[in-house]
Amino acid sequence: MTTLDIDTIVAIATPPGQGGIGVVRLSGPRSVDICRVLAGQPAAPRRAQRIKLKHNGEAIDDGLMLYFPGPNSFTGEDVVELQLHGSPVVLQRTLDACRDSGARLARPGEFSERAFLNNKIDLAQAEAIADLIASASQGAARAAVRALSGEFSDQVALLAAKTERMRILVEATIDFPEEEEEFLTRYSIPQQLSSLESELSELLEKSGRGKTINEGVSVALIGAPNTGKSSLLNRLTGEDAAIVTDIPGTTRDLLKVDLVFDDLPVRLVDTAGLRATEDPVEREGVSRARDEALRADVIVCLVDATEQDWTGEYRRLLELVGVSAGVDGPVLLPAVNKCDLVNQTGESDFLAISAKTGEGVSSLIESVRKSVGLTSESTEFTARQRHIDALKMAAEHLRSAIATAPTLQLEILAEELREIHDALGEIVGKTTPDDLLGLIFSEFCIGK
Ligand SMILES: Nc1nc2c(ncn2[C@@H]2O[C@H](COP(=O)(O)OP(=O)(O)OP(=O)(O)O)[C@@H](O)[C@H]2O)c(=O)[nH]1
Ligand SMILES: [Mg+2]
Repeated sequence: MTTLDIDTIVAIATPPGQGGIGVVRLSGPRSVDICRVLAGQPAAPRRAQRIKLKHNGEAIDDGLMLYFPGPNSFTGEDVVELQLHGSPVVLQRTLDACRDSGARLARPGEFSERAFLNNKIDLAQAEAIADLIASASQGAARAAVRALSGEFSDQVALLAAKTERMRILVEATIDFPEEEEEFLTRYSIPQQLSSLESELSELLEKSGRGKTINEGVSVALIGAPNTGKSSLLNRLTGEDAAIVTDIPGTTRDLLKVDLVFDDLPVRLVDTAGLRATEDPVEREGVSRARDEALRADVIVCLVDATEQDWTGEYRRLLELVGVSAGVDGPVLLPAVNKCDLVNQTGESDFLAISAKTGEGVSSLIESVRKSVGLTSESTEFTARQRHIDALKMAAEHLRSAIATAPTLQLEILAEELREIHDALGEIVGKTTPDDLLGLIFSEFCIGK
């Protein structure tokens, strides 16, 4: 393909609505020509140029033009950015003028996709850009920046390179069958495989934390009517978001609020008090509460401190919702509210809190963070489920490789090593199928 076969793409890169400045961005072989006509002057590399933008003789705006010549640009192609006044009308007219002059509207994520295809960034880095833009907490933003700088990709690449080296050794030995056994010891293949295993599991653990911090978690508050779920939600948000009364059955609908526990983005859900009822509205509320609890990452089960048998009440709640402790599913955090009303909460597995006084609420926050694997140290990089799946796939093949090594079936060992390498390659986009690439970039913003 010659460069002229590549479309020149254009998009408004700033968010919709009015602002001080708005940016229209072009990338591709015709960007410079298009902008020369619109700006009435040639673009000078890497300089801010004051321009008067015109189309068909009509003035559009007064602004700045920045030209980043390929291959040293974000996409690796010629990129021009037009900084104009942040009026939706001005930006739309500029966009239309660029399209009239031969650019085509960019698809979501197409700038990043081009950066990936031109080897400016790998796939995990491209995803980190989208994660940075969408980050819902400072911790998530910091972790995304680290992934973008290649911290995650570098660790993946290191493991992939080790695997590849081993595979080449193994394949070379296949041609000299009499030396197989000696070969395994000479190159300490079993040791190398087991150190790869521990490195891979460490990376998997970090990625799990990275995914949690990136995507956040949902936390459902459940309990019998009047246990103080809505009061707790109000306490955590610091606002009077939910209606609180002393009448059991006050909350009917789900109430969802987004907040941040330290650096963990949380979607907190208040639910209707769980009880059998004849009221059809309340019954629907209870059924929604149950569904929401089952979908949540973490369930905070509230019992009332003035209740005699906390454990019995907790068990009854779990039964009502249909979750069991200790199996796959939401993490369960038993908590006892209204501690201000009792003298002793004693030693128990229940988190002692008071929505009224705020006592114990910071421990609750810490417990939620811990329950999803976060500690007080910050997370190193963001990750996605796709990365975790690929790492798990690599770990599975690694287990087979470890089992195969002592049997001296070197062809099988080499094949397992290839599978590990391919699974790791999928993370950075070396072995990722095209349709998956399309799907990943389609979730980006337009103009990025
Ligand atoms: N003393 C004390 N009272 C509390 C506390 N938390 C809630 N309450 C009171 O308990 C009553 C019920 O509180 P809500 O927050 O509405 O309880 P809920 O669990 O949302 O109740 P439903 O929506 O009916 O399921 C209200 O009168 C609150 O003021 C607490 O920590 N201490
Ligand atoms: Mg309520």
